[in-house]
Amino acid sequence: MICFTTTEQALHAPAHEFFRGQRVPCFENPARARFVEDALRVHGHALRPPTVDSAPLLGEVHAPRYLDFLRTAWDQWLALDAANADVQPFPSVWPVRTLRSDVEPANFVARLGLYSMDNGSPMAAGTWAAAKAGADAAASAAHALQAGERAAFCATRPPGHHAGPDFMGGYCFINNAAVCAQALRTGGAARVAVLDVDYHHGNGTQAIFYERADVLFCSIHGDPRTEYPFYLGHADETGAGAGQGFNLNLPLPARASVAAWFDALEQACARIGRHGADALVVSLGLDTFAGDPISTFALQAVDFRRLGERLEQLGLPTAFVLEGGYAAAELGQNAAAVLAGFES
Ligand code: OKP
Ligand code: ZN
Repeated sequence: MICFTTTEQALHAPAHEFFRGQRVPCFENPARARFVEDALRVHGHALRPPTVDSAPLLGEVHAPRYLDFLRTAWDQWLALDAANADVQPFPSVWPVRTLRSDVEPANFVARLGLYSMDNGSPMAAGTWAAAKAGADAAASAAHALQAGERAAFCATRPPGHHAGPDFMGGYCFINNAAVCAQALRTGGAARVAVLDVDYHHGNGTQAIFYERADVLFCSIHGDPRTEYPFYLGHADETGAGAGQGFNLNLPLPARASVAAWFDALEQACARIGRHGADALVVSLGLDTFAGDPISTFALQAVDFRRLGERLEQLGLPTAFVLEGGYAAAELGQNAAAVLAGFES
């Protein structure tokens, strides 16, 4: 399978995040991509850099003022104090209900809050470079499908599915899956399906396409009543306006069985089949793995292989975009298992 990786991913290397009241090393780190790259090589996949500049697509899925902020955020942070080079910015205030989000504050941390859904998206000097390169990989995968490839995989890092039209969140800055889906649409696909199998609901992808009928969004995830991102991902979110009926959420209780997970996958596949899609984008989070440190599902490598086999049966040109998966040492073999199932 054609596989895209980026050297820039390593430039996004914040030191810590907040977890249960403590500063802890980031779960989402450069080693994740290295484990994936190593496993892909072992399985005989050639790795290549992105071939497409995603710049013209970014404005189709994200707001211009958000992109402007993201592109310049680190320089603005340094402009406050050169010593900030060794400090991570975190938001501390957010424009929740009754507060205004239309006026951009001059204060940097206030703007960081305006453009964030949580304090769980640490930034570093290379965040924009890494996120942009990941989006380039996602656009390149779309291009490869349009050039006739049956499937493509992008080792995108940082992940993207929590990033909404104008906010970062959950380690995500640019919504790579949305960039890929939009690239497929722009390149001529009339209908696209996005299937998000990450443990966490892809709130950003849902939001970006919620009022559109051309991009179906389906997600299997931990029930937001107890699992991140908490405020979106319920079964009654079915789309709005022209997009009514084009959003399918399949929340499962924490600690759901592997059998329950594959039952949900069947429901998602049935809906994707009815969509008459020209292409499929898979938000491939592997944090459904039994050994994941921040999730509660129970999939094993053999189940990831079965996932790949089932997705192949949809018979669609398919772009895999890496999302979560925090058992880093097992991430590569689990990703390779999906590709092996797809190609078997
Ligand atoms: C991103 B993706 C630590 C709590 C966890 C949210 C999880 C983000 C998951 N502060 N933070 O969907 O894998
Ligand atoms: Zn996740």
